[in-house]
Amino acid sequence: MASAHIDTFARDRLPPAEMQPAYLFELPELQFPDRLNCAAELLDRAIASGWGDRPCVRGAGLRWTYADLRDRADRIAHVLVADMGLVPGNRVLLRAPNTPMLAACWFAVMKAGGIAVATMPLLRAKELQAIVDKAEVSHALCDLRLADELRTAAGECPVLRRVRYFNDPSDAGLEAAMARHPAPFDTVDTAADDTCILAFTSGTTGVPKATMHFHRDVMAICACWPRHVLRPSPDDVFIGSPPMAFTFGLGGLLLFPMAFGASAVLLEKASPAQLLDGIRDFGATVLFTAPTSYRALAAHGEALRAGTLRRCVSAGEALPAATRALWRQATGLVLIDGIGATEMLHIFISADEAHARPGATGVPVPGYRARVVDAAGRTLPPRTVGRLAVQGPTGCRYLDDARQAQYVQDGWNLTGDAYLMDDDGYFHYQSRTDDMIISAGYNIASPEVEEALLLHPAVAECGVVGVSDAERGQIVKAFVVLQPGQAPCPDTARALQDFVKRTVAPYKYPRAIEFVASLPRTETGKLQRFRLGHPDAAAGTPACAAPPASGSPRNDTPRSIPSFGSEARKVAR
Ligand code: 3UK
Repeated sequence: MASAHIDTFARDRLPPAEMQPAYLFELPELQFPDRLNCAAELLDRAIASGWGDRPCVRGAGLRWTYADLRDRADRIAHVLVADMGLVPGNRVLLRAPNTPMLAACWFAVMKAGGIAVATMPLLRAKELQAIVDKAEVSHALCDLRLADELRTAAGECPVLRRVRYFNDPSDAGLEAAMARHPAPFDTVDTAADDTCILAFTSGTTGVPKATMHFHRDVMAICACWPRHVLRPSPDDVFIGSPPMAFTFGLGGLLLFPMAFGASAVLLEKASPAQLLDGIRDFGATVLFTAPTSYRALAAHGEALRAGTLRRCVSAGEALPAATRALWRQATGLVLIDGIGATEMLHIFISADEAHARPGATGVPVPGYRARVVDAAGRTLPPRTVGRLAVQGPTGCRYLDDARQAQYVQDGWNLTGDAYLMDDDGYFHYQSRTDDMIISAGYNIASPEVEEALLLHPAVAECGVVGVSDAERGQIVKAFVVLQPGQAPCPDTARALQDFVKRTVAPYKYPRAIEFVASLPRTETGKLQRFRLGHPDAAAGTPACAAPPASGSPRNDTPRSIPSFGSEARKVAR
């Protein structure tokens, strides 16, 4: 099928066919035509089918219908093409907090046949520069409030030639340019396999990895998890914390509501307190956020029970059984857990409220299949820990990157997670394959110790890592944030150690405990275990999801997995 891209940068840097995963298109809803543009599907078609006057995106003081959003996207697409010289296939950096205007910019790039490179608001110039270099970004649309770091980066990046700022009242701003162009814009007739987004992974070290996703992939994720697991109604109001630069947020707060005629509240800042206000002020019914945020929100169970919320989705990191129980107790709602990945674009294992099982992520989402394999790629029997391997309509394509051969093996996507499947086909998360602690020959999964600690009433948050130890190779060390009023003293540490010994196999207890004021997390809410105990892991410093300085103890080369299962299940001495 003929690409619409005049700039063939992305197509020229796709992994060769034999290094890509196998793709599954068995379901009737996954039969895509050769020509497909996701903006034509999600925006133009929505209006053609009569949703033009329905609410679509809301933000501080704004309430745009589907027709309003298309009007803005069409004008921005004209500015991109006529004023900024965009040709199909060019990369456009997007930089803004979650706002209706960011949504309009995203759709404008789709309509113009460009490739959107959305970036996390907290990124600094150095990190933006790495992204611009890797993706050879030529254009940028940026919220004026976030201009500084982009200006610094652009100064170092000659490829980035055309930048426009919005929320800019001046004559040079995007809004003024939009006013000079009439809608409508003729959406570019892209091929279904033209790349439309480059999503950078929240990887921890090294050169950032960009995953490539097609117009077809965007439509495929709408046809899988939301259609089969979330099943939203057109009257649902979505809200949540993940930035649109994180594909969890792009799907949950923009693509999925729009695929079902629903609407989304886009919050510029989404701390638990701000989420709580947003849910109340906008009457939100569907919440997307990370496990830690659910733990914090659970303190406001009464307000939430009295409100409009009816569906709650947790992703980004493992959902502890204690958090699931706490949320149910506080709000009466059952959490929908789902594991997704930037490489897979969105969620591929999940369970709805009726099928949720504490301690399990769920079963493969219709359209996907999953198995647990050993180091050689052979399927392991149920109840054995190994590497998670998945296939579906989407999959990993790293832009020009040798690490493709690590993520995709024999046509399967290896997510880097250690899982086991139970006898009923439910998948149970254990740890990242590189977060296994090996102490005196025993394999200990960090999250399991964290879960045990979280069951203790004195613990607000915790992170568990292995630290080197002359005698045992590694020992288990816990970093603990105490609940207000708890004393960070040796007696508390001992009480926590005894509690873990009584809760899980005693050999897993943390031999070292350090009390801290907060834990290092990415902008997407993931605990950064590799920063625990390192001087740069300053309490309270918001960390971004970009490559940190080199010299970090963890690298992207996956270790071969030690004999999972057998040893991990040994009885303690
Ligand atoms: C971990 C989970 C256990 C897991 C993501 C939903 O998180 C997303 O993408 P990332 O590329 O990270 C992927 C990795 O995060 N993880 C995510 N969800 C869960 N572990 N239970 C979960 N429910 O290690 C995975 O390999 O940042 C999540 C949708 C889109 C996404 N990109």
